[in-house]
Amino acid sequence: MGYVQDVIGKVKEKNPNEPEFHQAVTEVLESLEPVLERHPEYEKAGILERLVEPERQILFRVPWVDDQGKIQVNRGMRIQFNSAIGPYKGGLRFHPTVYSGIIKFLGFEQIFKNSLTGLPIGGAKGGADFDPKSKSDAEVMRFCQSFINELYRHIGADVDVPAGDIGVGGREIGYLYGQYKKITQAFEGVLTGKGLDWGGSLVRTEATGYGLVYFVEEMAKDKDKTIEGSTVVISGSGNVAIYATEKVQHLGGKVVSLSDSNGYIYDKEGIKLDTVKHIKEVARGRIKDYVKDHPEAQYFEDRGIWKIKCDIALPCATQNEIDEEDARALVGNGCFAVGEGANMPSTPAAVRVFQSNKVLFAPGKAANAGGVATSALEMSQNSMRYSWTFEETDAKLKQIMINIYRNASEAAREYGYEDNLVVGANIAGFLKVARSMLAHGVV
Ligand code: NDP
Ligand code: 2IT
Repeated sequence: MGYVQDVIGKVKEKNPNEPEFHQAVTEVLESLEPVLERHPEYEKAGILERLVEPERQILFRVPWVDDQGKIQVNRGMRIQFNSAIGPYKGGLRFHPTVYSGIIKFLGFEQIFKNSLTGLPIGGAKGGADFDPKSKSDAEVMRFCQSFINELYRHIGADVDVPAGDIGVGGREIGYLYGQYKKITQAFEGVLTGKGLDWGGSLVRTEATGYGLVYFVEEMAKDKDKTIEGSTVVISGSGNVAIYATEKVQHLGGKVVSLSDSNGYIYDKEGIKLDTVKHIKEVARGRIKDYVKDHPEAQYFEDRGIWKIKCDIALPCATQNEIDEEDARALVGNGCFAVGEGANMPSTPAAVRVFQSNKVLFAPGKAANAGGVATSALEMSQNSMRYSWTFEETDAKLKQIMINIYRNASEAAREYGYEDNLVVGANIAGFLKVARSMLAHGVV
């Protein structure tokens, strides 16, 4: 067996029942074959074996008291995957489906994504099997305080800097930060996605969605296409989906659909984003509430969103939300570009359908890197005790997304995989990490 398959086999053996982690590792490692052939020193130094084994995994109990006075216990975790190029960096996910296989897949992806940003950040991810959706603000606060009561000892502005992901937004970051500050007496840039009054960066809220659309615009431009005049389907209605919608609208595209885990809305005249922002950011309601204000739109309680005819699809909800059949439906309806705002939203079979039908395909670790890139800009501003304007930060974000697109395209071309951004992003992200690991010796 070859080196790559050997390492993949061992990952499956050592991490049983973690299919999402196996999926992410298989996709990345198989695409690195040509690099490993050209650089035998990586195999000799055991780079892949070391990459797939997290540097540190922290699992902890998170006890808290609910509004009825009942004691609840969740499982918290932080997986610090790789610190070869900078302090650990990556989000926290609070969702009932969280378990080690999800956090490992996300942490592993984060290594390459963070490297692609060109900024000095290592890869990590964390979270808990806690569902903020059905909880009061007071319950969320008590949960966050208990979570940080353990996590605080493992993080720090130069050690590990968590941020948001599914179920973790401004409210949660506030409670986590407040408790960290109280325990440590340190006002430092230990979390990103902070409020603008207390160390947050302008554009961080918008960054993942905006960055995704900047990336897709650049990719489309190369093929003489534009977002302007395009019909766009976006899944999810959280942070990434909302700001992807906003940027598509800025650029003259029409977003006709958004979703949540219950169903999706279709508004053929174009989504009215103010209504969605109110439902999701203020009322913490469900996407179906949209049709109360806009009876001309329709709500469907199923997962048929990818059957809607569109030019561009931007999955911005969760992993494996587009399967092979969905991909075929998109291709059949003439979709010319897919940009992954979520992490690993397309199954491997779906990706094959897109690529074999010449759909422009932007993989998540490149296309959604604007969020973590702007987090790194937040870290820089915190270190300088200074803040950049919205325009300055947005311009930096846009340039970073263009650079990621160019670097991934160039790496693909250099290794003979013209137009394959999956391979290009993996190679470009990997090389910097591998070179750094080599330089640091066996650690
Ligand atoms: P939010 O919690 O703000 O929103 C998540 C959205 O996705 C909600 O509409 C949610 O619906 C939906 N969703 C979540 N889980 C499922 C599921 N199992 N099935 C169907 N729908 C689901 O999270 P974000 O917008 O921050 O994250 C969305 C995606 O983007 C994730 O994959 C995340 O990892 C990725 N990402 C986020 C970044 C960020 O900066 N926030 C950066 C890069 C990537 P419901 O309310 O019903 O749960
Ligand atoms: O998946 C991701 O890149 C994020 N959730 C953002 C991580 C961050 O540190 O901003």
